[in-house]
Amino acid sequence: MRFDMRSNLPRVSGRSENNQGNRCAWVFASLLAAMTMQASAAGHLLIEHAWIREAPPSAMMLAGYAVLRNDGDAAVEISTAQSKVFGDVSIHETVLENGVSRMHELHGLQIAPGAEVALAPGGKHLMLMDAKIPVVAGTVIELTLILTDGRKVSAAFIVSADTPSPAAH
Ligand SMILES: [Cu+2]
Repeated sequence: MRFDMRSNLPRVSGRSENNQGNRCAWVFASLLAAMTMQASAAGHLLIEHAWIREAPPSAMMLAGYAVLRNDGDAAVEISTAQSKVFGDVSIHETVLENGVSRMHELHGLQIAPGAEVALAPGGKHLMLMDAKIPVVAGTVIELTLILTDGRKVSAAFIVSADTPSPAAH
């Protein structure tokens, strides 16, 4: 089972870079540092490919999925989530323990600048409880992520029976 695609990516070895490349990178980093001292760094959270898995009307819980991307120049940390449609929204992670799938709540989800975190079936997700309307395929529901700095980022989540096919690029 795959939990985090990023952790499986091969790391770039320092030995594969030549000295000139390193120097260029260092000069560039210094320029960036000088620039960021002028403008204050800020994280910017984008919520993409947002969807909620349709479940039978009797279901006690539903799960919301999305790709969370930080295109800002500082880390963002999500503290919690909310929605007018659900009585309770929390950030969960599914983990395999001795072959048994279990969920636990995440208190604070950090995303580094330029990084993205996938909320996907079998991994991290938004746990949605106490639905106030029928959650059927095609319904669009707004969920709001609340950052630790107080900012709120909302997105429209489409209810779908399965992972919606990616939009054409
Ligand atoms: Cu959960």
